[in-house]
Amino acid sequence: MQRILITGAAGGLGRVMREKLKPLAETIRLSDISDMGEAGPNEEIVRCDLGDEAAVLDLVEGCDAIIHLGGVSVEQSFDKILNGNIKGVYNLYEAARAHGHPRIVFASSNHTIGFYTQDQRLTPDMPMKPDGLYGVSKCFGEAMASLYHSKFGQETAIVRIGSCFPEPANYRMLSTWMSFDDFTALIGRCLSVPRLGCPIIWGASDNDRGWWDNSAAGFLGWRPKDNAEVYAASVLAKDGPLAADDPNAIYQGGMFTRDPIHKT
Ligand code: NAI
Ligand code: 15L
Repeated sequence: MQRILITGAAGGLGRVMREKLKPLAETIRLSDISDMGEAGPNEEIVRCDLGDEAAVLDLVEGCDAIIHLGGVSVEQSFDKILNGNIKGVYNLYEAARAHGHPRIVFASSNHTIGFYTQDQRLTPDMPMKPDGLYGVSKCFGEAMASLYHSKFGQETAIVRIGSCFPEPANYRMLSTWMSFDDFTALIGRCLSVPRLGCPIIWGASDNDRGWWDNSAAGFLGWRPKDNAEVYAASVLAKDGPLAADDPNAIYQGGMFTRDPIHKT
């Protein structure tokens, strides 16, 4: 590919993907509302608010694929979520429509289904059960991906990421964790498979304690290699056993189910 755009490039995942996705394109265009430092070799830096329609239109021009990581990534007030995650996603899909439909990898979240309990095994066709306004905004993003696929043929990999961090940090993440390497490999498959469509993919490693059935995404040929169980002994020594009424032991979305509706 000539140019891949990474939004949210100043964030936790964006900083990791800035390095790991280098081999996939001649140029990586990096964008965020926050500082991303200096452009390195084969990098372009574009500071941009996803809520700014004209700026996003310019941002997407000339890109062959978009890794959309930008936006609010935790529970916040509706106003904050509205700009980055609702207007931002609309602006991104409109820009992609104007510029030849570059393939999109959309960082959705397990918080679209956070109110399912941990004894439930989920397939992607099951109804959403968001656990907050942040989760609702990711449901909106998934709906936009579906709409633009049905109406315009826009291809998107909707990746419902569990917990993508260097290591699983608590009991719940023994089920939801996805390693950086597994996410990198997933992005590679999403960009190289001849026909992507608009699948919902569970973004999790091959965890023994996983809750999500990814067989519908088998056509991608993605086989996660890591397993949170490697960390189980050390995690459980710090974070267990949990009380029976602890949201981290009951709900797939964990503590997000307890968040209030923030007003500011
Ligand atoms: P993060 O919060 O570290 O990074 C998000 C980035 O988006 C930040 O650098 C922020 O400045 C930028 N951003 C926020 N509002 C913006 C706006 N209006 N315009 C432009 N940029 C804006 O989050 P992280 O962990 O890197 O996650 C990346 C994506 O993956 C997010 O969309 C998040 O919702 C999603 N995700 C991440 C998970 C994880 O475990 N890290 C789990 C599930 C979903
Ligand atoms: C998410 O959607 C968040 O962006 C991330 O910060 C974690 O909280 C993750 O979910 C999780 O559920 O562990």
